[in-house]
Amino acid sequence: MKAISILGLAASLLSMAQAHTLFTTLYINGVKQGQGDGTCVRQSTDLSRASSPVVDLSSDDMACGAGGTIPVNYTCPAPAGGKLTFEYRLNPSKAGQGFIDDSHKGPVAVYAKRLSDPGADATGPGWFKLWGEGYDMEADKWATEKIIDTNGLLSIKIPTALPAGNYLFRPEVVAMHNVTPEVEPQFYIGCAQVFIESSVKGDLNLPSEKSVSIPGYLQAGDPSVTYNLYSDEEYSDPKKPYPMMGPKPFVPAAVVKASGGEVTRQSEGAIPDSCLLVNGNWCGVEVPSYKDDLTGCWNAVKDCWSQADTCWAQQQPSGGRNCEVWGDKCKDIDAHCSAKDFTGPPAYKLKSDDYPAPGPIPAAVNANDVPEDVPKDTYSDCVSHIFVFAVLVA
Ligand SMILES: [Cu+2]
Repeated sequence: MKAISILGLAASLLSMAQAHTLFTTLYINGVKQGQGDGTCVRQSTDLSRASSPVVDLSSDDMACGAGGTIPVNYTCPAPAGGKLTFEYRLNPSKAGQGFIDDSHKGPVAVYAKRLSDPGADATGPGWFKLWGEGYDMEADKWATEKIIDTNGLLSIKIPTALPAGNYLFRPEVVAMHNVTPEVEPQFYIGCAQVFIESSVKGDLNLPSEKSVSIPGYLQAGDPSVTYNLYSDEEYSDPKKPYPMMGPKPFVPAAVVKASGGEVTRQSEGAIPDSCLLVNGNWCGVEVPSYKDDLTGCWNAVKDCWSQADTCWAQQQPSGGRNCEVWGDKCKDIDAHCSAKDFTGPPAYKLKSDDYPAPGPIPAAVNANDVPEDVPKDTYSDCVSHIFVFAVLVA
């Protein structure tokens, strides 16, 4: 028993020296958002500790990670009922190197919060859980181990009953391997800024028992926080169930399919059409035209490099690969000016330097929990039957 605990501690000390994990990339209906990584995603703003966990339950960082109270430039639109996929990376700037160290076992959940606008406060009340899983005793697997199986990809279906508007979606990966009475679990969280485009309008009608404040939804002594995943592991059968942290999920009721009504579209924070290239939440736009004008040509070079500087300055932990692509464009224009060939910007095709998804986009974890929409025909038939019945009774 003691030997197991010491082994566990040794393993956890070893893994502390390694990189942890970070939510870097958002997919909507299987499509990576933007062109580079990190578009519409609030990642840790501390590049040197990008993949480090939040360990203070009372910190504002519990909402969207370190620096996550600051909004990013872009909010991605998603259709009602669409599928969001969150990609976690062991090494935030490099895809395909894994999700998290095997030792990092614990629960996983997805939370959301409706915002009045993309810049509204991420901390405080109004958070609800869409889905969560701890320890699956039957499969003898922690939720984190299931995400290792899907290469760090976690998908969730947006319930169609959520009203149109701005939301934060917050995947939460928790590692319990370091937990002692004095040490709290490690939280790996980030937020995606999403606008749900839907014909459903009005209030969220979130039941109070399913609405929580972040920070504040977990306390230091909670059984879900103090659980020791090493104790009794080998000796007790069945193993000790894990009491899932946080509130019960909020599963909004079904809505009538194609119930009509105008779809509310996103009005602020969309990626502009003028963007030639996107890296994270930065976008590059065409340089000023310089036909027949050498001064104009050099101004275009200056403009180009100044945009490149902004790209690097706004670089997120997920990297600046498209800042490099943009720099190649600047070098091209520079060569053009030097050749004294004043015919406007050279013909170039900017090719986004994207990592492919690290594996197949998995099915939504809440697919079986979210009620199917009621087909409109059934609904109107039903209503008319009730109406006929009411008339007969009358
Ligand atoms: Cu770690």
